[in-house]
Amino acid sequence: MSSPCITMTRVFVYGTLKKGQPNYYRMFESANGKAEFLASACTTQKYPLVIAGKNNIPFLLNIPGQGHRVHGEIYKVDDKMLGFLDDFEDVPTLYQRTPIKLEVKEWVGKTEGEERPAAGSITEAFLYSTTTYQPDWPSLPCYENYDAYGDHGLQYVTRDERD
Ligand code: PCA
Repeated sequence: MSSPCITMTRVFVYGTLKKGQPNYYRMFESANGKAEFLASACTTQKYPLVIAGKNNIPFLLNIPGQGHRVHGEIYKVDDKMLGFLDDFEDVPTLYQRTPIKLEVKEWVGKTEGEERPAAGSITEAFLYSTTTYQPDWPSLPCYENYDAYGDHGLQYVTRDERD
């Protein structure tokens, strides 16, 4: 049984926080709080997911209807992790945490009492998207499935490596 005093929030990650990506480990450092994988999913609407700036940071631009339906992962996080992620993503300056509609691809996580949502069903979570982007970003190439190590060659510069 989980404690009724702990609120869990669903967060959809599409960038460096996904499994296999450079910041994934941060969601599993106990000092940051707790995270649990729930499902793979994609946005119901299209959005531009671009890689921008000198550090090659992935940004989902809050421009529905442009780009691709973006693929990612839904996690359930506690308040501590949510606070950590908001800080880490520099909310509200760099990103804003925004609710978004998602189509479930595969739900593997626990659900309390209810059945697991089927593939194709619609759910909601928060994601880190941005409206505070540079004017040229909407014309950058867009991706549907971010990979820091992809053949675009725009390798992500980690926090520790930045000047
Ligand atoms: N971190 C967040 C937003 C972009 C990024 O690199 C994520 O993975 O969803």
